[in-house]
Amino acid sequence: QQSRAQSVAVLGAPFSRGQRRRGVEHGPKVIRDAGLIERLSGFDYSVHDFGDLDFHHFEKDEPYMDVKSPRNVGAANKMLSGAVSRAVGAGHTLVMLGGDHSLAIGSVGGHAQQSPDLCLIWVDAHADINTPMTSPSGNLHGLPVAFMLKELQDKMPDIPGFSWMKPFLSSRDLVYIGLRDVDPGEYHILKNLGIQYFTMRDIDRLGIQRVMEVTFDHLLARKQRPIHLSFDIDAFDPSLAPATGTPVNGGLTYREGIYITEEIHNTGLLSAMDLVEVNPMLGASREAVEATASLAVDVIASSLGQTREGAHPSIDVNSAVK
Ligand code: B3U
Ligand code: MN
Ligand code: MN
Repeated sequence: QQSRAQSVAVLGAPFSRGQRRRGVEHGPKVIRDAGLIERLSGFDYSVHDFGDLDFHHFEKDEPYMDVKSPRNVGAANKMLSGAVSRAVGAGHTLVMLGGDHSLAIGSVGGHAQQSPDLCLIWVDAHADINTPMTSPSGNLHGLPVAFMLKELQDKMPDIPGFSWMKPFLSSRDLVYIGLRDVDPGEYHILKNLGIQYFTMRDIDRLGIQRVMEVTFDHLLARKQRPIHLSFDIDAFDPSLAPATGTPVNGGLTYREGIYITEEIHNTGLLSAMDLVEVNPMLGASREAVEATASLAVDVIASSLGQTREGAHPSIDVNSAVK
């Protein structure tokens, strides 16, 4: 099946208060500087760069339990969810550039307002499914999935800044790929809710082809529906993506990462995606930062139809072969 994407909207979310390392708010800029828009414009859909959101900063933002910056994270996600909902509602395939992964609350949430039956593929070294009770860090980028899941509603207290949102996703509509750093409380939640996940060990055992087959069986066998891809760059091995806040050894190879996105593109069902946690202030060198940003561009381009086969939809075959 081919992609039905008619137009792609790129939206930057320069936000870093879901974790403690400044710099990830510059993710949208370095990903654009790595040539994102140019790479996407050669395909047979139109590309609209919606620029970056301008988040209001709240000076006074006391922690709730151990959770840091709840009002800033809540307000940023409220704004993001509105923007994503409008873009998806207008018919665009949305690309959200983070920013830290707490932004998925607004991105997936805004997408779900337009497509309540969406399913979610979360590619990450981490499960990001802590609750305020289980979080070892108090960083909200470790909690976004817990906000989304209906099954965790009674485990989530009323955190200041989040009264605007309600959980919208069922745990069976979620698959993780790439996990290798899961906290004890998160493991308990994954097992308890029977969430489908593939750790790096599972990828070693099964191979990435089988992992994608089971992923789509799990999410799409009952019915075809929109896919939200939430891609944390730290899913990749740190040798490929060094400029990120919490790198974990033993990550995806380049080929595994690109295979995941090619397969998602081939479903024809990708409706929105996030590319998060690129932090240009954390690379050891300029080369390290550029490599990470350029990898982010490759992930987005292949999610949207760039193939290793070389087929290029916008080339007129008749004139190309003359
Ligand atoms: N699970 C840990 C660490 C972490 C989560 N997400 C990232 N790091 N990027 C936590 O803080 O919740
Ligand atoms: Mn993450
Ligand atoms: Mn991560």
